Amino acid sequence: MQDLNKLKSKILAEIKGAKTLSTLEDIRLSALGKKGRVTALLKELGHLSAEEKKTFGGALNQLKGDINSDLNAKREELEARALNTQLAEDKFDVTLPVEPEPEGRIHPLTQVLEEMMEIFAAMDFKIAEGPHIEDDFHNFTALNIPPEHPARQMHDTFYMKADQGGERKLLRTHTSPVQIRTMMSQKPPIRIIAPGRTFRSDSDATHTPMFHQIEGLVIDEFTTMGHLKGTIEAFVKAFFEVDDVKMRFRPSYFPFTEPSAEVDVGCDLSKGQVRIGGGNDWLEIIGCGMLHPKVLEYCNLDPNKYQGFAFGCGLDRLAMLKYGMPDLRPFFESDLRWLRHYGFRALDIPTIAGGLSR
Ligand code: 2NM
Repeated sequence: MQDLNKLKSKILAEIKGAKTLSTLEDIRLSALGKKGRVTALLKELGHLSAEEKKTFGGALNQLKGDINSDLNAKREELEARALNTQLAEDKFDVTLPVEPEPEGRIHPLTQVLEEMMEIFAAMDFKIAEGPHIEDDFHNFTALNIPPEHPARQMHDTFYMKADQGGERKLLRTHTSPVQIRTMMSQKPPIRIIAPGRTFRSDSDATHTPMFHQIEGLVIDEFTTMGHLKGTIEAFVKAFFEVDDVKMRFRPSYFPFTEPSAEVDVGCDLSKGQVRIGGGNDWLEIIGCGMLHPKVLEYCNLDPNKYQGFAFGCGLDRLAMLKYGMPDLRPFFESDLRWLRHYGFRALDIPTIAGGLSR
């Protein structure tokens, strides 16, 4: 018993003197751990008589309890002290100037897409989207491009492996399948634009295998070519931010429109860069036409009741023209230097297509 009291004062003194949480833990292990001093005594109880076991065992348990409560009290004290030290050291000066965060840039394509969506939204168009992986019907057949039609070769289509049923899905070569899906699921009047990624096996300074298109579709009972011309003219003026833009509609051919036309805008190419507006040159920017009756029929719309127009253009190309970018390929190379140069600030207040007047 004498020894037990000595041991007790020794251990409690150790605890009292502990300066860190890790010394405290060492002390706990050396007293109550598997090979600890108190544990060793507890193991000896087996060799004692019942009487001795009772007194000595009770005393040992009392000792264990005392050690544990001192350990806990000390641990709380040390933890509180550590926290206070940390709080004192972590003081910071709220008056210091803030380091500027590196600012990201909006990709020119995103910018141009948003400008276009604003312009068409103001003309009451809705945005429509559809899958990148399409089937033959929506990408070709419903657009009056039957099998063996030469336009199929022109599109340099990426095909998937045939599925179990022998069907070969493909990467859409234009966004027109979105318009087909819209016509098949909605009743006219329809006024939509379908922007998105398109894919053709083609690659040089002005073609990438993945590129972006925006197509528009209007269907109602009395939609005319006059509406088509007015819509495109309003769009071109808003997009290029010029009021006196020269435009000409040249007859053309698309399987899905009749009549079809290509739209040229007047521009000046003489000063080494493109300027839309004045000048004596022409640039083709948009394809369009009145929807072919067969396309309406494929979509279960009565061509004697409804008529409409559609148009399409390359988003990438329009971005290059508006912001004077000479090469298409860097659009998709993720070079940060290019993005910092040609990109747009995110928090500029949007106006209708106001990208040039930033
Ligand atoms: C163009 C030119 C002319 C067009 C047609 C359709 C659809 F699905 F409604 F029939 N969507 N887009 C179209 C018409 C596209 O791009 C040069």
